[in-house]
Amino acid sequence: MTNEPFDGGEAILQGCRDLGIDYVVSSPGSDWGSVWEALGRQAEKGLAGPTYLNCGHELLAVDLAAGYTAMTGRMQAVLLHAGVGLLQGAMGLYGARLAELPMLVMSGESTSFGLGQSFEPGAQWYNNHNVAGGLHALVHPLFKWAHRVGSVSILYESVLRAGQIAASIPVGPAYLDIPLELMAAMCPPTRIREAPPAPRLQPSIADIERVADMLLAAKRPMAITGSMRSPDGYDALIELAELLALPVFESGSSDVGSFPREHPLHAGFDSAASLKDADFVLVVRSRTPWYPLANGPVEANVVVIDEMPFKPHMAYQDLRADALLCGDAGASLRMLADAVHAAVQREGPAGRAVDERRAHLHRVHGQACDRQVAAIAAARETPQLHPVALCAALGDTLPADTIYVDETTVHLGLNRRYLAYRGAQSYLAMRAGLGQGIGIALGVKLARRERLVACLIGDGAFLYNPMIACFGMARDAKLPLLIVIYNNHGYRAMRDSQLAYYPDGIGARRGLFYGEPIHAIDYEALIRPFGGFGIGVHERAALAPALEQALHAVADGRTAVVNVHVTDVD
Ligand SMILES: Cc1ncc(C[n+]2csc(CCOP(=O)(O)OP(=O)(O)O)c2C)c(N)n1
Repeated sequence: MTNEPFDGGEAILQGCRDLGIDYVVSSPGSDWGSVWEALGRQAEKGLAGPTYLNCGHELLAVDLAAGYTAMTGRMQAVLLHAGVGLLQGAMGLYGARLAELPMLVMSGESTSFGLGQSFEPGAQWYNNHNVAGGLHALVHPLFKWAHRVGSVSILYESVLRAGQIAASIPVGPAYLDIPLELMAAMCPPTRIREAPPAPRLQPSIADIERVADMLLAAKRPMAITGSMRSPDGYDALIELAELLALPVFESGSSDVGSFPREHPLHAGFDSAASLKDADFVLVVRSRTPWYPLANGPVEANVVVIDEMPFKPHMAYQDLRADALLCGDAGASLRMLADAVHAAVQREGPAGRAVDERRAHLHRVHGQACDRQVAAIAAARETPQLHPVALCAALGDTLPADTIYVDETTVHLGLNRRYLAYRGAQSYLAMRAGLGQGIGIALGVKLARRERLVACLIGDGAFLYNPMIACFGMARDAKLPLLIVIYNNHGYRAMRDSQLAYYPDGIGARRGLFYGEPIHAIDYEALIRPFGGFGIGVHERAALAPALEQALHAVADGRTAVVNVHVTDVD
């Protein structure tokens, strides 16, 4: 309880403070005067509280918060403008839902339309933001929970509650539609309190032991992992895999590097052949572990580890689960690794079968590494820039702890295999649709200022990003990025999909691909008005010097765009 005048803006800011929010990220609108006033009071009094970031585009605001949360696990607040701001940010919100990121999103509306006694919202709230059904109705499916706050007396507690809903399992963005009239009203809450951290739920010991027994009894076990963002879960999966010589595949849909690729038990990205043969499949945090669905396991026992395996926001899933370990995936993996470890200690070493499997997997991994080395050598033979040579050059030139944010399309599989990322949280390809990469990379940089963040991006994807807003944010918030454009001069994925659907069609016969052309320019020039460094690269010999120059610029606090003209992938 405070003696200061306490209006709705103060309630929102205090709620953010009490949720432990570090950043209030906004793409502003006239909804937010009362929050800006509260931020002014926070600054004037030197109070602790969230830092405010003003963005020039809603997609940037949402993605910046998403990137930060993906790295830190900490929920942030996003203030958008009325219904239009929500719609502009909708793809990012959908992405946050898919990636199961906690996010507290708010926007405003008027309920008095200027006829109230004490508050004049402005004509725009009657003319444009006058949405039947409420703003939440526009975006309901994008959120885990969405509602309008009905009274000023519950505003503070509603902010806390929405944040806690977002952060608890199943994690996802939550939305509050807050009438401007409430933000302007006085509403000292009866009690101010810090929200407790979201509970870290975990499976029962009995369930863990049952799965450990299944795993120990399996003759041909394997694991598929999708999105293991937490470093403790990443480490626990390595430990479990090593105990039993478990081959670990990363699913094609995985949106982060979930298992060290250089580890001899990393079995690659194509699990189809192994799934046919396996008698036990451990699915770790993957909502779509196999595709085509017809290639899913037939004989195997399937155990799914996930916070919440069945995703209510998805129309369909094929998990074939015989057992489920629900709750924090990192905690579940730790418990399972400990249970398997205890059993191995109790019953002695896992035996010849495990040793043979380990030796076999090490051999297969060694062969895959040899093929990789040969492919890099071949790519380096031509003076043009093959994308594999680009990956290799990035590995040679960038620091070992670089974080890669990938928004390429036809190059995505190749990047997963050839980029030199190392460790948990060093590779992210989290996106719902094109246009999110640079915003997410900025959020990652905000969380990890000490590391180089490299955003790898197609020429098409680059144009989808709200790049003027992104470049402005990079400059003003001192978040310099290295942006590397994989420029294949068009939307190659569009041509590929036409060819896949119509292999003998007129497109194939006559080279007519209407979905492929792009409105190309010298993309590297676009960063220069923002004080950044831009360079185009046409030949392999010019790549390393260009990357070196770009690294110097980034070290100097300037975003660098390296526009690499790559050859087609076969
Ligand atoms: C918001 C959004 N609009 C359209 C698409 C469809 N789409 C997928 S890939 C692609 C082309 C991307 O071009 P580029 O980044 O150059 O990658 P390339 O296809 O050349 O690998 C398009 C338009 C999408 N994924 N998201």
